[in-house]
Amino acid sequence: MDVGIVGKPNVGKSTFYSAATMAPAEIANYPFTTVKANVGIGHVRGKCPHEEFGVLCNPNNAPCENGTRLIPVELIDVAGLVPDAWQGKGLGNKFLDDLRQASALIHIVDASGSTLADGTPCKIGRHNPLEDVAFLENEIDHWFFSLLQKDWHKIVRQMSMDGKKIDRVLQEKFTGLAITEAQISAAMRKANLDPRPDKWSDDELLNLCAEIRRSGKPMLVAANKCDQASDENLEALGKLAVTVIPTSAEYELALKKAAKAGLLDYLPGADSFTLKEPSKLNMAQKKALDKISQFMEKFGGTGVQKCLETAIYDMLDLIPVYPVEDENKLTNKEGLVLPDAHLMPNGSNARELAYRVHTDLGDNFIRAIDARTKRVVGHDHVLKRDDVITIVARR
Ligand SMILES: Nc1nc2c(ncn2[C@@H]2O[C@H](COP(=O)(O)OP(=O)(O)O)[C@@H](O)[C@H]2O)c(=O)[nH]1
Ligand SMILES: [Mg+2]
Repeated sequence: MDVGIVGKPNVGKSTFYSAATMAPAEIANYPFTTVKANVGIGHVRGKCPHEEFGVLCNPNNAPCENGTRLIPVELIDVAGLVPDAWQGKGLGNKFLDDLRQASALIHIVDASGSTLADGTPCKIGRHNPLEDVAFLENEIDHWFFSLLQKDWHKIVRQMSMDGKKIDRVLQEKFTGLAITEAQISAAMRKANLDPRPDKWSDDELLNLCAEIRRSGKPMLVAANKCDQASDENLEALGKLAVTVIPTSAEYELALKKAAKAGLLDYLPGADSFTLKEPSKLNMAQKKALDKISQFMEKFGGTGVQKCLETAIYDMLDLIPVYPVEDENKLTNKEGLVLPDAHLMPNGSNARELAYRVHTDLGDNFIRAIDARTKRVVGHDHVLKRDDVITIVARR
C-alpha cells in the first residue's frame, strides 16, 4: 500500500519526501532496504499495546517511542508532472509507472502561488494554486481516457461477441495501474452510464475515467509552502471538494535535521518542539526556529505527518494489527514481544492477516486467538484496530 507524492515541478515534492522518509532522531534506520531510488519508508503513528498489556515490547518492523509505534509505509517520490504529459511530454511514462504502484496520492500544491503551471518559479501570489488541483486531476483523467479510447472499438466489439461484463473488461485494461475490479465497479455505479458501452459519448467516457481515478487513486491535497502563502489562497483551497491539509515541507525537514543534530526534541506530527540547548543556537537559528514555532502553533504542526496519516488511516482505511505467536507472552517464535505492526484494510479477517504474515500461515490456517480476550475465533473473524492476534496453523 504505497503512497505516491505527486505534483508539478518545484512545489516541494522532494522536500516533502525527504522530510517524511528521514528516520526519527532516536532511530538510526528502519530495517528495510528499498529497491528503487525514489521509494522510501515513512511512518504513521499507532498506539503500542505494550502499556495496556503491562509488558515491554521488542519492536522489529515498527519502532516504539514512549508507547507510540512508528509503523512503516512506503512513499514514492513521483516524477514531476508538466501540462500535457499524457500526450508524452516530459517524463510522462515515468509518471504513469510510478502512479501504477501508488494506492493513494498526496498532491503537493504550491499554496503560495510562487511557481507557474510548468514549475518555473515566479513572484509569490502570481500563480493560482486552484488551477494546479484541477490540472492534475484532469491530466490523470485524460491518461486513463487515452488508455481506453485507444482500443475502444475493439473493446465494444469483443463485449458484444463474448458477452463479457464491462466491469471485467475495464478492470483488465486497468490491471497495469493496480486498480481493482471493486474500484471499477464503484466507479461504474457513480458514473451511472447506459448499460450499452457503444452508446457512451466521449464526455461520458471521460467522466467515467474521473470516477475511476477517484475510487482507484484516492488523493488529498497538501497545501505546501504555507509558510509563505496568503490567507486568501488557503481559504480558497479549503473550499475544494477534496481534503486539503496545510503544510510546510521545508519546516518539517528543518525540524527533523535539527532533531538529528541534537539541537531539539521533535516528534513528527507534534504541534511543538523543545529546544535542548538554547545557548548553542546562533541568532539566525533562533529566529528561524521562532518562525517555525509560530507556524506550528497556527496550523497545529507542519502538516507533513498529518498528510501521511490521513492518506493511510482515512483515505485507504487501514488499521494497525499486531500478530504474535504466543497469546499469553505476546511473543513471536524468537521470543520478541509485540514485534510487528501490520497495516491491514479495515474489514480484513484473521485469515487475511495470516496471509500477510506468511503464505504458509494462510494456507494452513486453523484458528486464531484474540490475545486481549483469549477468545478463539475463526478464519472469517473481522479484525479491529490494534488487535493482538495469534494464528494457529497446521505444521
Ligand atoms: N517556503 C517554502 N519553500 C519550500 C517548501 N517546500 C519546498 N520548498 C522549496 O521549493 C523548492 C522546490 O522544492 P523541491 O522539493 O525540489 O520540489 P519538487 O520539484 O516538487 O521536488 C526548493 O527551493 C525548496 O526549498 C515549503 O514548505 N516552504
Ligand atoms: Mg523533485
